[in-house]
Amino acid sequence: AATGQIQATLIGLPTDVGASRLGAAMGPDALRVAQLAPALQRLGVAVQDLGNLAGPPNPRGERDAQGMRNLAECLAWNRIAHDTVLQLLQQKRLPILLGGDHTLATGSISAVARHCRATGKRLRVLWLDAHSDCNTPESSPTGNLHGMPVSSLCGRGPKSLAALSGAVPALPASAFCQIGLRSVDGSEKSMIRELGLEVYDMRAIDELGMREVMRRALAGVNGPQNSDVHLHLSFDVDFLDPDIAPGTGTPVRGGPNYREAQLCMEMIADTGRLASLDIVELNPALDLRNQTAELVVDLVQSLFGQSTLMRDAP
Ligand code: EXY
Ligand code: MN
Ligand code: MN
Ligand code: MN
Repeated sequence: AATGQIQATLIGLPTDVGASRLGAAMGPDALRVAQLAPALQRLGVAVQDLGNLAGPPNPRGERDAQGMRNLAECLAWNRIAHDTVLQLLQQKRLPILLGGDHTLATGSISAVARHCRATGKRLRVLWLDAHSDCNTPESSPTGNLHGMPVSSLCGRGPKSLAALSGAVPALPASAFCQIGLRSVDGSEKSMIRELGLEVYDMRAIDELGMREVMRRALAGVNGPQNSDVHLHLSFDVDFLDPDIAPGTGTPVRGGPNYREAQLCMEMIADTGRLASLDIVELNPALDLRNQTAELVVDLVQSLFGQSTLMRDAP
C-alpha cells in the first residue's frame, strides 16, 4: 500500500444483548448493503472486512441481582471487541467496529486505552450520542448495559466490564467529550458532575453552534503540539435527529440535523487524528428502506475527508 494510506478494517459485531429492543444485531449488514466499504475506497482508504464475528445469542434475560441484563453475554461480546480491536491497532490498522449496541464501546475503547498506554499516545474519545450512557447497575432504570459503557470505562460500572482494559479506570474521565446529549437520567446528571465529564448537550449546540462546539471539543486534538493524540470516535446513530435517522432503538427528538452532523464529521476529519471508530445502535428493523444506514455511510465519507472543495488544514 502507498505510504500514508489509511488501512481500515471493518469488524461486524452483530449483537443487541445490551439493549431492550431487538434489531441492532442487523446493523453491520445494513451498513454493508449501504456500500460502506466502496464509499471508503473511493476516498483512498484501503478497506478490509473481517465479516461478522460470532458471539453468544441474546437470551433476553431479566435483571440479575446486581441489576444488569445479559451480563455474561455482554462480557463475551466485549471481550471479542477488545481482542479484535487491540490486534488491529497493533497492526497499525484503523479499526471500524460495526455494532451492534453501544455496550460494545466498552470493549473497543478498553483496547484503544490499552494500546495508548503501551505506545505513549494520549487518548481523546468523542462520544456522539443522545444519551450519556453513564448509568451504573444500581442507577439504571432498565438494566440495559448499553446505558453503562461510559461509567464502566471510568471504573464505575460492573467490575468485569470495567477491568477489560487491564487498568481501572481504563482511561481518565477527562479523556471523554460527549456531544449531542438530550436524554440524561437524573442519576446520570450526578455522575456527569462527579466524573467531571466534558459535555456539549443540544442546548450548547443551539447556543454556540456546531462549529464552536467542535472547535472546543477538538482544542486538545488539533495542531502540531497534539500530534501524539489518538482520536477515537464512538458514534451512536441516535445522536442524529430521528427525522433523518429513524433506524435506531432509542430515538430522541431534537438532535443534530444533516448539516450539523456533516460539519461535525468534517471538523473531525480535518484533525487528521482519527485512529479508531465505533458505529453503533443502527437498527434496520426500525429503519425505512435503509435510509439511516445510507445517511451514516454519507457521514462516514465526510469523516474520512470527503469535502466539496480543496481546503487548507485548520
Ligand atoms: N438512560 C437509559 C438507560 O440507561 O436505560 C437509556 C439508555 C439508552 C442508551 C443508548 C445507546 O445510547
Ligand atoms: Mn449510546
Ligand atoms: Mn444513545
Ligand atoms: Mn456528503
